[in-house]
Amino acid sequence: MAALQAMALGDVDQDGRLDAILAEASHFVYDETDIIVYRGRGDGSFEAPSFSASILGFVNDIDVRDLNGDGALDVVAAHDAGSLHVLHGDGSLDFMEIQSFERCTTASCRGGERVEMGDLDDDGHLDVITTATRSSSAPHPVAIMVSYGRGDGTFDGGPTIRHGSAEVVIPADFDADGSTDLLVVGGGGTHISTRPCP
Ligand SMILES: [Ca+2]
Ligand SMILES: [Ca+2]
Ligand SMILES: [Ca+2]
Ligand SMILES: [Ca+2]
Repeated sequence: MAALQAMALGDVDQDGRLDAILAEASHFVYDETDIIVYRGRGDGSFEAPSFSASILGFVNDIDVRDLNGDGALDVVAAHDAGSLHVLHGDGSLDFMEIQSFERCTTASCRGGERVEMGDLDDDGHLDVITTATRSSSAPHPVAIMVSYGRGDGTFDGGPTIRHGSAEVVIPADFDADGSTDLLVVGGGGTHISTRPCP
């Protein structure tokens, strides 16, 4: 039985019915994560799983959005080793990895736990927020990493925000000023940052 790492919902094959996108430890290859799509039938049930892509190593979280504006859903994956992986979809059930880059791979910042998406710099392109909730030598501050979207479905590095604890990070406009804020929920309490970066 493969271990489920993360799940997201979206209409991958653009038939108007929600599909389930899962990141699972591979059945067949050690140290590999498979992206699997369960195509929704629209009646609450799903078809047999369809293999879509694989990523070397372990993925802790995924988010599924259309990153390049072609109407087909794409996948962003936070890797256990601290890298970020971007896979583009073509409207079928397949995804192809088109970018991966290190985001939190040093001794003081290691790992990628959660991935969320929002437009943090108001340029109309989705940006990625990843968290690292562990470090190679505790107690280190926990990091929230922002990677800015270019609008073509690829990303540039951005600021890293230190935070005491960040179990959950949710981007939304909490103060209704038109700009995206970050709600950070950690072990030490709940914190709202009105802007994630200077
Ligand atoms: Ca569908
Ligand atoms: Ca797309
Ligand atoms: Ca943006
Ligand atoms: Ca705001």
